[in-house]
Amino acid sequence: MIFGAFARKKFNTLVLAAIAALGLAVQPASAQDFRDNLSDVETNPAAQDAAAAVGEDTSLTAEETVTDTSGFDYYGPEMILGEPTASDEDIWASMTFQPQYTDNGEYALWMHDALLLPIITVISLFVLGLLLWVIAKYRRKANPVPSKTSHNTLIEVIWTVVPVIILVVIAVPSITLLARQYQSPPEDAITIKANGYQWYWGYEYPDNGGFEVISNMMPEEDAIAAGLPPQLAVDNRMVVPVGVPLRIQTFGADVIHAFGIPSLWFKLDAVPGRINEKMLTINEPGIYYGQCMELCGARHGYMPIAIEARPLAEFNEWVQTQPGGMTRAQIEAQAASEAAAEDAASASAEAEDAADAEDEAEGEAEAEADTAEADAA
Ligand SMILES: [Cu+2]
Repeated sequence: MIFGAFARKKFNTLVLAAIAALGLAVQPASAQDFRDNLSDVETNPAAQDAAAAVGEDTSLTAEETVTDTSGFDYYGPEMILGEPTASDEDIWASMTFQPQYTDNGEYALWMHDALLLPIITVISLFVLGLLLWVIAKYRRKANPVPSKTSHNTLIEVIWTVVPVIILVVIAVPSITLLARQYQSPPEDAITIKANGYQWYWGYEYPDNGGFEVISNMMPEEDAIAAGLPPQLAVDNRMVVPVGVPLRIQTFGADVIHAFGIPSLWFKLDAVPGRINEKMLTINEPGIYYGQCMELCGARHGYMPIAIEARPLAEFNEWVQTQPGGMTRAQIEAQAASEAAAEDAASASAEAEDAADAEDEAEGEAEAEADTAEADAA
């Protein structure tokens, strides 16, 4: 055997063994590290000082929490629809996609389950079978004199045409899905702007009075006490109406974040200096969990997203519990009354102008008459 080939083979085996060993050693250690970091922030005074130095967002959180004691009845854990499954709960569900609650998500999941997965499985098994067949049938012992066959037109046509057909079959739903994801929202869609901050989310409602809800991760003990999933539960959820098109805009206030909710088939980068926009229509009322999906710094893993989708009437109720929050109907009514007041004001101003003009004309006429009289005299 040539030395180079031998060394490469040994080296590959070594690398594989090393990776396997590392994987085993690192996994529990890193999980422990995360716990340590978490308790660090809670017990370590230096970490607390650092948190206090940020200051601004702590006070905002307090303020928002106060406004939320307005008596609005938020959904409890029984309404959670979109969340990851642990492997000890259901090993299969932990490895595949979450159930989907948007039309695009259902379509994408169908494409994966009914089209891609079967095709991949068949191709993999077919190639594996071919390999085994070649290994068995064309081994050196059974073929002391190697065959010198080359070129077979029929086989070459088949192995060109069949993959082309497979790719075309995949391309049709794939491009359809892409086009559906780029559909722009209708003009009357409700706009909600998700702002990514280091390291929490702010949800702005420009169509409902412009208030912003600041959303921080709930402390682990509080989440567990409330029966909510730790590290996904938040203090203030992003409340949205269900069944109506939403114009979700994302923006990064400091670095690039990404607004991602797996069960809604939604992911959009939040980039500083630009606004990204995508339509979202949620089909069922419930709670949907997501996370920041772009590495954005030290606490990137601790800025979860929680969406609470409510029927439109309940959404409107919630909007009015927020500081300066107004429903669309209220905003339209206000705009209409303002316009009416303006019209009335301009009408009275016009009337005054007209009266002034009349007075002036009269005065002029009198003056003219006077001069005429004087001339005559
Ligand atoms: Cu982030």
